[in-house]
Amino acid sequence: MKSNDGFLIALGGNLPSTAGPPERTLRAALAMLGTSGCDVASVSRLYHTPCFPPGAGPDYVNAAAHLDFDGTAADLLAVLHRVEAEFGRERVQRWGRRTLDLDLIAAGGRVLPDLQGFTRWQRLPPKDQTRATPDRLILPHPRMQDRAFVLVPLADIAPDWRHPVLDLTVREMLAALPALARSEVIAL
Ligand code: A4P
Ligand code: MG
Repeated sequence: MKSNDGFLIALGGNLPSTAGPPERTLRAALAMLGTSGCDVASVSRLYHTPCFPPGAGPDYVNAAAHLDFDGTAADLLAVLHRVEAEFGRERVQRWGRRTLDLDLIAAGGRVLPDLQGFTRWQRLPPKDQTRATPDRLILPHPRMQDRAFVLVPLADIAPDWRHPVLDLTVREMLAALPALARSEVIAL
């Protein structure tokens, strides 16, 4: 991505779907996005990543993509949810195992719902993060800066994207993570 425009999404899964194991699901989901009004401008490599929280299920396959989409972030989230449903995603438990998770990571440099709302979610204490589910779209994704399974794939396609609140690029957020967390994310 040349500048802070377009949409960045994260893809993940740790259960087989009708398309097959997670790597097949992720590729099939990207193909479906391409026929659902999204222009898939670039896609990262696919990565094996250890399940977070540790022990909560099988390891994941994760990836990231840059989409061009002629609509709002909320419109795109609705498309992502439809594609998740096509691959049998069931919302049983927050952070639970899943066939396909499509998260909106960023919409250019926009901050949603507003700086105060974003900050509240970004600063949510870890003990509340598994329990509380936002009822509205939060952008950038409030946990992106903490997660090697998001940042390593993103660094393939948007290393210079700059977080509008933290004022750090993807490359800088990734460098701030422990080396161990980075090393556990392994390209397929
Ligand atoms: N929502 C608000 N903001 C957003 C956003 N930027 N993107 C709302 C997507 N959704 C957003 O999401 C819960 C609610 O958040 C939705 O109603 C949506 O409107 P969800 O997708 O139903 O639930 P979730 O996936 O359990 O939550 P979330 O926050 O997407 O979970 P995470 O944080 O993505 O964690 N370990 C590895 N290795 N790899 C993974 O990909 N993923 C998770 C899920 C846990 N552990 C993992 C991985
Ligand atoms: Mg999700």
